[in-house]
Amino acid sequence: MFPCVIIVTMLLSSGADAGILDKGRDVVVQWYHRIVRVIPSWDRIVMYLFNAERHVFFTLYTRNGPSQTLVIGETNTVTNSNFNRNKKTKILVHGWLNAGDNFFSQLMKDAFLESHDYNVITVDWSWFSYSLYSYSRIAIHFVGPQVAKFVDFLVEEVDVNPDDVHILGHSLGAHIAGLAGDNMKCNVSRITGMDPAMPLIVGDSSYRLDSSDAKFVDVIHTSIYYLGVYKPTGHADFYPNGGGPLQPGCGVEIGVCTHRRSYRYYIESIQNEKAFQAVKCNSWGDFKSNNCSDELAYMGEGVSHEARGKFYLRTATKPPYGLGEIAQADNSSATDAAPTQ
Ligand SMILES: [Ca+2]
Repeated sequence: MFPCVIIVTMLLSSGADAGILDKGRDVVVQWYHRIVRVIPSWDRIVMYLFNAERHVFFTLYTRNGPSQTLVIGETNTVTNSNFNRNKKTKILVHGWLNAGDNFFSQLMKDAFLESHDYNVITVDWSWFSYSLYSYSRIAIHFVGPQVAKFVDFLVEEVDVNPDDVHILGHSLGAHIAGLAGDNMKCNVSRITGMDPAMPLIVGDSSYRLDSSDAKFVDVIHTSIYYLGVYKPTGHADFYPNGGGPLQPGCGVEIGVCTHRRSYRYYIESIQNEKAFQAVKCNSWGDFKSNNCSDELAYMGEGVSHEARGKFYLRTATKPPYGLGEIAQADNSSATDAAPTQ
C-alpha cells in the first residue's frame, strides 16, 4: 500500500492546482503522513540504518583559498580554516539528484563570491539525494537536523551571530533548510526557499519550510503545477510569471528547466539586487488585470525583510532575466512576449 500511496500522490502532485484535484492531493498526502507516523520507530530505523551524521558534509568556500571541510564538534576545522565569523555566512542546500559540488550549489557559490566577501558553505547530502525521490524525501528529516546541529555548532563554539546566517535551499533542499530552522536552538536571520518541492510534502509546518523557521523566510515559486509547492509558505512569496506552468524560455518540457529557474533568477539577483521588482497582489489574474496594491518588493538577494504576502512579476525569456522596475501601468502588455534582451 505504501508505494501505491507514493505513486498516487506524485501523480496528483503533478496535476492542476484547482478544485477537486487540489483537495484530493491534500487528502492523499495527509494519509501518507498518517501511515508514516503509525509505523513504529520508522525514523529511528532509517536513522540507524543510514546514519545521517556520517553522510552529510559541510564545505567552506571563501575568496581566500581552496575549499575546506568543516566538521560538527571539531572546532579546529573552523578556527584553522578561512572562515571569518565577522563576515556573513551563506549556507547552500541542494535538492534531489544534486550534490554539493555541482549545479545549484556551485553556481550559487560562484555568484556569491564573485559579488561579496562571504563565508559560503555547501551542504552535501548526496548520499541520500541520489536515490528514489520517496527515499530522499524521507531523508530530509535526518539531514535537516544535521544542518541545525551545524549552525548551532557555529553559534555556540565559534561565536557566529545567527543574524549573519542565511540558509538557501532548492527543491527538497528548501525543506531541509526549513527543518533545520525547526530544529536549531537559535533563530537565523533568513531562509530562502527556491521552488520548494511539492511531491509528498504537503502537510503541517513540521514537514516543510514555513515562516516559523527563521526571522525572515522568502520563497520563489517557479513550477507550481509540476514540482514546486503552490501555496505561500514564507513571509514573502514571489511568483515570477505566475509561478508557472512553465517559465518563459523553457520551451516544452516536464518542468525541470522551470524548476531550476528559481535559482537562476536568484543568481542574477546577487549580481543585481534590483533586477526583479515585484508587486504585491492576490493572484496572477489580478496582476494581469492591474488589480494590485502599491506595495513593491525586490525578489531575491535584495528583498526587504519587511516584505509580507504574495508578489508577482514577469521576467525575460533568457539572461538577463530581470526586467528591473515593474511596469505597473500596463502589466498585461508586458506579457508572454517579455523582452529577451
Ligand atoms: Ca517548518
